[in-house]
Amino acid sequence: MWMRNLSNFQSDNRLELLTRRSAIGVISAGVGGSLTLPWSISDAFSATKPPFGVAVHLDPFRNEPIFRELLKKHAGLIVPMNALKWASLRHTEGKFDFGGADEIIDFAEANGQPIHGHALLWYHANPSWIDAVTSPQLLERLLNEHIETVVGRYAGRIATWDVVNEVVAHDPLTQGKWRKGVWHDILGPRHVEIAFAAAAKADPNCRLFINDYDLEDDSLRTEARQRAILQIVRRLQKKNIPIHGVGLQAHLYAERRTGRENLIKFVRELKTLGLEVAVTELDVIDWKLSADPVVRDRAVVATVKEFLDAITEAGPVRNITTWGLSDKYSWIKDVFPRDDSAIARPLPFDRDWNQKPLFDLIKKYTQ
Ligand code: 9MR
Repeated sequence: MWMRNLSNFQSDNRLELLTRRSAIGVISAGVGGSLTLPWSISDAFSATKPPFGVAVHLDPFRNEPIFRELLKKHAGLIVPMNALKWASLRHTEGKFDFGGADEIIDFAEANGQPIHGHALLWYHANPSWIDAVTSPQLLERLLNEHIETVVGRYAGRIATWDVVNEVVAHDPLTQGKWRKGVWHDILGPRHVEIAFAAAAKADPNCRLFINDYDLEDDSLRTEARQRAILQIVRRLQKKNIPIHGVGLQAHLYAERRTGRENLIKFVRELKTLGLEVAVTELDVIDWKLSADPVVRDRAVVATVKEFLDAITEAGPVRNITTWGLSDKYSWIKDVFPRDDSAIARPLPFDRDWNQKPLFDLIKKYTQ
């Protein structure tokens, strides 16, 4: 979910259509002092809470020692945010650039943190030479080679992979089921099967995920997106191509409600098919909220709590991962600009790396 939808977001009036560690020393230190939080300390959780994952952006990872400290202290799973994308690995056709990915992966391994790989196929963040390919034979060969090399390199080290990311159209009701882009346009629906088969071959022990956004509410568009995911899963299973899970990105909108019953039904259908579910890119789009940080933090917490309550009721989730840790490095401020000069507050830590109420909430649902 990237620049592709910016025009949709801006032109659409109906927001409906817009688109391990233990909590050592967790003290609410949100902006504005203490808050009355919308949960009670006696909320019951199962003994098997999922790990708290964090997506790691290379720039702050390299330049902000506090980011690495907080990752060591709090993260139970690490996701290289961009370093494993084609755009980072494949500047030129003949060469793989693993430098950035290795920095993050070596760090995670040194801290005993499992690694989730993101992503082997996406319509966005491709090098221009890939987007320019028009021969199906060539593109299939390049996709197979890429997955064999990347998954093969990290076999036994990366526990789970987003094999395909955002392959469902933003609105299947009006755009057809599939996301447009080089993979679909040149290879057709087979692109998903090619990718999963190649990943399974390169590391037979890796858990393979399909990852997508806008799967949490109960609009007709979201229901169509959920149906598309279920169809893709069933088709892979029918062809005996391994798929182990679905990642719900969960870029939540503070002005939307979770479609509780619909989400629970969707997750249970996935579990009936034998799949795991993970929360992969959690954050809250707060562009429509008033500027007051205390009010915003409260709304962000309520939005996430409603979602996590629903998804955990449907059964265990594999991990709960936020798309970054500090508001300072979130994509939200760029893609969902506010009308005022207030700074977006989508993540568990603020721009100065202070813990926010969202962090306290997430720690209640994670190890
Ligand atoms: O947050 C990521 C941003 O730093 C990158 O510039 C962008 C393009 O690679 O991707 C962003 O992450 C996206 C993720 O890979 C897939 N889901 C939507 C995320 C936000 O756009």
